[in-house]
Amino acid sequence: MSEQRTRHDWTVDEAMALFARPLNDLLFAAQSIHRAHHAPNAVQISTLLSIKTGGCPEDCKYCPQSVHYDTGVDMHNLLPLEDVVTAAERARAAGATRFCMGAAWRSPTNSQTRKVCELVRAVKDLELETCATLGMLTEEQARALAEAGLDYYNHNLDTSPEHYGEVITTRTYQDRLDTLAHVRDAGMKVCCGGIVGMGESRKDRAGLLVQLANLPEHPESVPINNLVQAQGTPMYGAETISPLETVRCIAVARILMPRSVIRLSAGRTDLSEEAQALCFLAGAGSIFCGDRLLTTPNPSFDSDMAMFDELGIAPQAS
Ligand code: SAM
Ligand code: DTB
Ligand code: SF4
Repeated sequence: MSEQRTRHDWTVDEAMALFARPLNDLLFAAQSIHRAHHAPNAVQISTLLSIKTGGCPEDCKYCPQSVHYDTGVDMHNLLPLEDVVTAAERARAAGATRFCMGAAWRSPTNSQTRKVCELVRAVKDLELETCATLGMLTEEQARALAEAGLDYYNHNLDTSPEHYGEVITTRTYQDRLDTLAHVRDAGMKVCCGGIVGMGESRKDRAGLLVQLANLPEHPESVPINNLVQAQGTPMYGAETISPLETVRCIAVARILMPRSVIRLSAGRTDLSEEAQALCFLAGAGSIFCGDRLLTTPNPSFDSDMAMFDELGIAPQAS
């Protein structure tokens, strides 16, 4: 059936119709597609490290690292190579297969990019997959990171084009699309998703997923973040969405982008194990493990392993 083809011409109406399906039908469709392209009982584990924290000039209203909001985040400059290697070794020992480095930059300078290239080479030497999220990149910077061996670049669209102006004013949607094109052209894998639970409508959630699915190529990795409400940010106190709405988002993402790995990303501390189990049924194939995301808490590694055990899920080799 047409849902199984890789399409790039999805409409928001089609996505809305999927969201509106009875949950059992939606889950059955999503799980059927999931099984056609992915191992049904395996979940990939990534680990995050904030390599540069806080003081970011951007005004993303959800973010505890923006200089515009008083969030009490512990700021630090780019970490030294030894600290990053130690964290990567720890992540590998715990079973992570991908190590993601995040920096609170609008866009790195060329000199900062060179330093991150050194970090990438050192993490690659540990035989971990590498991912970085550093803000907007020029073509040259994307090429340099690719040459250093960076496997994935994370750069999110965050929300629908219509809701975007409510969330960020210091960079445009097009800026984001441009960086994604540079990452693609440099030959890296694209990790691109967004955030839900920022007071947006279901139509905005459908709009975000359609934007992702209609990129020239589907992102290999699609993080679906539930807003982690950070005190001091304008989004603190935003209307939350129900766990089942998150499940629906994952299912719709799975149907729109059959081969992409959908990551149940930030916000798992607000989801019960039962809700997370439904997310895996809906097609989530990756999570972040470790006590911290970038600056906010994440379930403990042991509790995640206990959850996997109960669900019969195996951490995926890669
Ligand atoms: N500064 C770079 C940038 O934004 O391009 C990279 C790091 S930034 C923290 C990476 C992504 O984390 C953002 O695009 C956003 O989607 C996500 N994020 C940030 N704060 C979040 C929050 N409070 N809850 C959920 N996701 C969040
Ligand atoms: C993504 O989509 N989610 C991760 C990663 N990319 C960098 C980050 C979520 C950050 C959550 C807020 C924090 O811990 O600061
Ligand atoms: Fe800066 Fe990234 Fe946070 Fe936006 S999401 S304020 S760009 S660190």
